[in-house]
Amino acid sequence: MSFYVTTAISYVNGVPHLGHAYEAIGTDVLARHRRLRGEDVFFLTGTDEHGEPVADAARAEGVEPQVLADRNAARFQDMVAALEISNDFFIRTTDERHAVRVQQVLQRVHDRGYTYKGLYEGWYCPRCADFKVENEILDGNRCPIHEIELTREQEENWFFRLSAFQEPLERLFAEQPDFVMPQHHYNEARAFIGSGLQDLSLTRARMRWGVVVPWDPRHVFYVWFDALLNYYTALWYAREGEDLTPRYWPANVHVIGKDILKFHTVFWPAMLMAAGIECPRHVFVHGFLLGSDGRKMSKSLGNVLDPFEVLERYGTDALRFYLMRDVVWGADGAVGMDGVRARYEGELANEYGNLASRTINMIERYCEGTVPTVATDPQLRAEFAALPARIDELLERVELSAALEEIWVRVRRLNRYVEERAPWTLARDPERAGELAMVLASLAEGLRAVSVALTAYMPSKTAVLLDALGASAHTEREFGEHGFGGRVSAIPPLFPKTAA
Ligand code: ME8
Repeated sequence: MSFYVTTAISYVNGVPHLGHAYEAIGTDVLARHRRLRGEDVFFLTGTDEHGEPVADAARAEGVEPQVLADRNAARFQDMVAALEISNDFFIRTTDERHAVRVQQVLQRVHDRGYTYKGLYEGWYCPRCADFKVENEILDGNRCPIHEIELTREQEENWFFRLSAFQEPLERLFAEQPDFVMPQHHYNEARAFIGSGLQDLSLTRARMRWGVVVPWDPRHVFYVWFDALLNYYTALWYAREGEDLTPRYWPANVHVIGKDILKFHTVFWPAMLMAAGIECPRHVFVHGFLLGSDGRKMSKSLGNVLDPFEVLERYGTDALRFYLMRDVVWGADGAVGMDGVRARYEGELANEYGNLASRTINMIERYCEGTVPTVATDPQLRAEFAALPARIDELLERVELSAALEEIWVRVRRLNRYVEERAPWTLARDPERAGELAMVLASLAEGLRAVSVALTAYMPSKTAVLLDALGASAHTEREFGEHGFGGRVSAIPPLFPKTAA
């Protein structure tokens, strides 16, 4: 079974921020989870390098757009590596191979009669590189996203017959009620379609920084069409000598932020239909990270959480865990250093880290360093039995925080189990040696099972822990009937308290 998952591609007019990190981490959790289930995964991320925002930023700096794109694309690649994102490819839309494929697809849209030449006039936001329709414009002709004043623009260009897809889109939404998740964003997209679709400007005559229109080379494609197509073009050339399109298309999940809903849930499927290409299965929309005071993050308000500062103090896994745990996936959420510290100390160090060191220490002390291969506790086994299926079900709906909570309930359960069964008391009584072996085999097995479940969220620390448990080769997700017999080795605290 194949699973193709993508993030939005980031504009290279700026450098990466925590919002980009958040989206990449959430998508990475999905990709890693599917690989763990043995699925054939392709995970794509990358950068959006054409269009007015990039051309304007380059002009302001007095450099060629490609120079700016190269510099900032490298920053995004560095961020992806620092966060241990397991993407299979990093697409850059200034790649010539992407351009060739964009031209092929949009030529098909043209040949099938979905374009025409016309005069476009409208209110335009240069930051969005988008014309705004009347009902989204703020008072004073301002952009609903950037709140800057819009400019009145007119030019002759090629149009895409979006209006021809009113009914097909309504049908898509009716047939695939989970096409857009969560539900309130599905409703929002459906309402936008219901309000009546206007044709879209497909090309730009004044711009040069884009993919050239093959049937009219004086124009370049409007950046959003070039950008959306990245999800499709990458498969064509990501692997040398192999076209991955038949293997992975249609995409299973596009993960995006709520500001780009309309592009992904209305324009994108319409464009694919026009080209005769199958539509993606799901678009998942996450919320926005806000400053610690609940307001939009902004340097001037001093409420920004810097991802690199968190990485330095607490490490990659702690940042990944914190974001997935504290900001309910799908809603907006405030983030700040106090929250990171509280999760780190309270949950990672005291709950998970402590469970790990206690378990390993007791196996060393009472079982000569080897996990006993005896039957595990049937009660604990029963409490863990539903975990893999429950995680699958939640992650199917991209409920990343809810799935993490399911795992954490088990981490807490294991800590309670240690207190309830008090292995140090059992160890004093030779007649209870069998019970002691059962308790320690169960703890080791429980710790192994939660750690396997957590690998999608915290790939590094869980790998260290599984190795210390002698369980690196035991990646099965179920809580087993017997201890796995690993040889444990003592490790320094997984989440050292001194980091704060
Ligand atoms: O929109 N919190 O690029 P982008 C959470 N190039 N997510 C955030 C965020 C925040 N504070 N700020 C931004 C673009 N994002 C286009 C996409 S896709 C074919 C083209 C998210 O760099 C945002 O919602 O502005 C989007 O999903 C992603 O970061 C890239 O944003």
